[in-house]
Amino acid sequence: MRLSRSLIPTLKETPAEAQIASHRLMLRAGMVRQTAAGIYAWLPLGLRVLANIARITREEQDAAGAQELLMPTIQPAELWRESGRYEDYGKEMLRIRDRHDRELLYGPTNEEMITDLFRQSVKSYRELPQIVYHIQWKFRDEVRPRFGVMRGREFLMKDAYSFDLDHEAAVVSYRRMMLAYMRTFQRMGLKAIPMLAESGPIGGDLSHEFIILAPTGESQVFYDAAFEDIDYSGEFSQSSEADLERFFDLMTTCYGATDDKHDATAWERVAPDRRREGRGIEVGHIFHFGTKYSKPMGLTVAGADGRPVIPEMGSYGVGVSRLVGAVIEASHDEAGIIWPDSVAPFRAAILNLKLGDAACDHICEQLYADFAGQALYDDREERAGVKFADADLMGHPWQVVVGPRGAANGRVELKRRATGERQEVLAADVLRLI
Ligand code: 5CA
Repeated sequence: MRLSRSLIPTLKETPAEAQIASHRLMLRAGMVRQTAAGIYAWLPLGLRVLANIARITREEQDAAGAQELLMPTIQPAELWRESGRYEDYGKEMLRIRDRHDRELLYGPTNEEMITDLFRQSVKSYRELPQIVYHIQWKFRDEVRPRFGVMRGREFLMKDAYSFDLDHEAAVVSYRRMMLAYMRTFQRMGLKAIPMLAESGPIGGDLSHEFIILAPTGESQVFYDAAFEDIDYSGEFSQSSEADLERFFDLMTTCYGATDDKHDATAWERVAPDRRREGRGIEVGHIFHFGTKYSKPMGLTVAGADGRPVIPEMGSYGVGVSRLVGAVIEASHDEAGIIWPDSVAPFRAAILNLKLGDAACDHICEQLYADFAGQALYDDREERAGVKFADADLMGHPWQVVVGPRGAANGRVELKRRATGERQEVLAADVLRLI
């Protein structure tokens, strides 16, 4: 993209309404704009990050054997009356009436709808187990939407649903999703700690929250260093039940807790050199709730002996749009965002320090073409200082700085955003080096 003709409205001043770093930086870098309280438009730069986070999430769901589908945002109230949640959900639910006076709602989650879809389509034990997921917008009319996309009213969630024939099989699905989550967050450059949680309005008897570490996180976290050291993609296989069990045992025996559940006695038992403290943000939540929805909604399949079986279910949420803010909370400095390579909107920014200089223009155009859509070309009629500041603010992993003196000899400066390291290199070598 050429910055001169992009809808990336960067701001020099810090917007007064933003209280936390990610909210400030997302507004300043021109990633999002609020259109109503807790509702955001994703501008091109922000959308590229959101898409990368959705893509990594999707790849790991697929790798875990989950199938992608897409359910609507608007749901009939009737389904929620069947599960008993229509009244329970209270004011957080956005209730809508259509022209025929039929009651609808903007979905805050999809347990009822997916149970209904399975009820219509799945008839035999032979068709299970299955896990399905979608990445879809949700609406929750939060009393106090705040912190930008971290607590919005409209937000993007990946929600998956598992269907199994018995409790033992349901636990395997739960573990498989848990491993998918740890891989997902690790690929985004985040350190995640799973924590035993209450299941709240979703219901159920087994639930974990996933807290990622960020110095500005909302809650204090105490955890075992093991969580930082494990290579979740390398050390466990999704398809081996023995691996999943070993993984789950490790996750549940290693200490990890937030302030309200912190257990001083258990903490003492963690070897002193393995004790870590930090702050964290919840980015995912998974639930096993058995027959809480399948039973009242009458979902059954014919078992091997012909008798009806009520499937055991679980649901698994990732806050896709919240993660954009969470990654920034985990990775920024005074000057702006520092994107991990895997989620960065562009691999590099090309900074043309002297527009109109034949050598600068030529090198920039050549690099821009070679990057094939993976670079943002700052071709604006702006001072060098403004370009440096905006590139740091937007946080591209690499900056290719093209000035007239170097350009005359085919040379450019390559800067790594995370370390600030700079090196002078031949323009022709840039792609190979990064
Ligand atoms: N049905 C279950 C799992 S699919 C469910 O809805 N779980 S949840 O309520 O915990 O939400 C899942 C994830 O969505 C949360 O971990 C959080 O990361 C994200 N989320 C929840 N509320 C918001 C919000 N208001 N703004 C942004 N993200 C949110």
